Amino acid sequence: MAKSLTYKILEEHLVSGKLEPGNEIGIRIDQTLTQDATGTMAYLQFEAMGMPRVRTKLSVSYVDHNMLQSGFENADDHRFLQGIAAKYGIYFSRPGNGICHQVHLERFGVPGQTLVGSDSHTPTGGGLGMIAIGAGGLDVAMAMGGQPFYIMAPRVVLVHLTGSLPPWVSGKDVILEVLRRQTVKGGLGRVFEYGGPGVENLSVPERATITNMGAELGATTSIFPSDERTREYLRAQKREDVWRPLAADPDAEYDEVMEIDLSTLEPLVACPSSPDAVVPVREVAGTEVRQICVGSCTNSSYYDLTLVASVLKGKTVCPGRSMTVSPGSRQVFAMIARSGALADLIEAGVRILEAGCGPCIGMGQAPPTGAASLRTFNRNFPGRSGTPDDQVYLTSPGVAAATALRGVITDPRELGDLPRIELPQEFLIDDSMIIPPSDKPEEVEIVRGPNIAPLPLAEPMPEEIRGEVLLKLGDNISTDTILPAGAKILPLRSNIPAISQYVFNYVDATVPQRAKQAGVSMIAGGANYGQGSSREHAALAPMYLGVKAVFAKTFARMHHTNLINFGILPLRFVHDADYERLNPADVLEIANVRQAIRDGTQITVRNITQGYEFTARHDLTPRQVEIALAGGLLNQVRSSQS
Ligand code: MIC
Ligand code: SF4
Repeated sequence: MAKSLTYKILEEHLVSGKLEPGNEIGIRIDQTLTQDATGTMAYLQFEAMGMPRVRTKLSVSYVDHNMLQSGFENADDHRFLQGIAAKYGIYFSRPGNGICHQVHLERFGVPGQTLVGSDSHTPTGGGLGMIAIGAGGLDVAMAMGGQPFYIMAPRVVLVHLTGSLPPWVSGKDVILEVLRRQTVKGGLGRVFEYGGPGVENLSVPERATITNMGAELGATTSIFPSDERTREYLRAQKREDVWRPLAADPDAEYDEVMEIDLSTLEPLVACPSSPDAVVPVREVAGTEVRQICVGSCTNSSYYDLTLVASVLKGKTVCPGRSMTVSPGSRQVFAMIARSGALADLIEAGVRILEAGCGPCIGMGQAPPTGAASLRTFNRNFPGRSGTPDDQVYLTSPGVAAATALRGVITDPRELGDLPRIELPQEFLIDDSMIIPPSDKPEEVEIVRGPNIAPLPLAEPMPEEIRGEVLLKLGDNISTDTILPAGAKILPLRSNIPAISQYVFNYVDATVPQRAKQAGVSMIAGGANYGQGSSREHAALAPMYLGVKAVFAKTFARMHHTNLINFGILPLRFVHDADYERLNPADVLEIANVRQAIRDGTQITVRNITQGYEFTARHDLTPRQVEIALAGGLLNQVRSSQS
């Protein structure tokens, strides 16, 4: 049967399960990546598994998120990560070398291979023709240990591209258009596979912008074919040897098809505060903006930054506006320094930040109260920037540059001709900031700062769950709401007792204390609960506080898995009316829960406070039922070892 590229690669890596949409499959993982904010936990978990060395073809540990060292915590974590990498066979990308996804694309990605990363934007690698999937740290730790990675075999959507992009319209606008049509819920259980004659008109960095922000659809991943453009890019990275041509069979059948004629697109913007609130830039043109930020793993390539520099050259950022640029990698940084683009940015009054995530994850540059901020990033969930009432707009670098000049949202087509920028024939190759693993692992000392707390484990699932509903939330609650990031909270990622004090901090700061008082508790949400990041802390910290079940209309993929991995039961409301009827602070009871989740998918829940029963549903596979009963994956792994 003629196959999609997605299914070809999955088939090559299939270890268990039937490769048909809706079945759980296990796949072999070639590469893993971690970043520091999720990596410390992932490596504590890997250590707990007792393996001497990783079993992947390649594993890389990046430091790019927790870069602001306002206390000892982050520096201690970086040192811990470096020791772990040396000892267990992992490459270590030092702080300053860049954002994991950008560096991985440049230096490590291989067409046709599988990559799992403890970061939701791991699908960036799909720009090179990889099956690259984001996951919680524990799943990445398992993959490092040579275990299969489990997903539901996806439905595949062909995004059929024709034509070529008009001037000032970019890869960012392609993914914003997909988000406009599909919304942040539209990708659940799906892979977006790009194809058609328009593909060859997109460079690898543009493709990577598209697959990167496919994460905002809630998709399992996104992928492009590996073609002559891929080869060109890899050649310019002096890695042509890893290239191989990859495409879907010509008559492949897809579950869905979406048509995009690139030549009809225009500059788009996602308005506050959701990546799918997309409108043409011209509709919001004239809106005053106080801050412009260029960078993040979505838009920080050499082309992106050079375009911004070309627009700003010889001019000054509009008075009263703050503009920052954070290069995606040291390669990009060094190249714009050599080309002179960096000088143009500095002379224009841009505030240059180091190569890393920076403002994208609230590591500094929180915008002023009540003011709009325009960013080339991928997420604008409420409060993510660090300012509670933030109004963040997401756009392409071209729109950002035009807006920086005028101080109001500006359609860059008003600036006239698009500056001509050639993609480099050769990138600057210098891997000296990537430290290979030690060949004498027994001599490596792992230094643990006082911020690195021992791993908490959940109890096995009890016979009965009876607890209070701590919060009732609406649709599309992101993990940034469940457990915020930012400069204050991120440094506590290796310390679950400490970070658990910030669970739902910006919704209701009394949650941690109420949870502790209640002993056992639950949370209720609407559709697409837990969208956004891969951070397993959004499950680990609630678990630590005694949360035993989360009820929602639907769950985002990674958070659903993370809840199960840490012994929290995700349950769906079968009828929306049951969601409506529930009140916060109601006490719910699930009797014989161990038996119930084994016997079937329907669970009877008693609302003790209001005196009625309703049916909820679990979507756990038989493998996941066993994990849930054990009180999480780590418990299960440990008991299988003893
Ligand atoms: C994000 O963009 O939200 C993050 C920070 O990169 C997260 C990972 C994390 O929370 O550490 C992600 O995307 O998975
Ligand atoms: Fe870093 Fe932002 Fe990308 Fe997350 S989305 S990896 S915080 S740059």
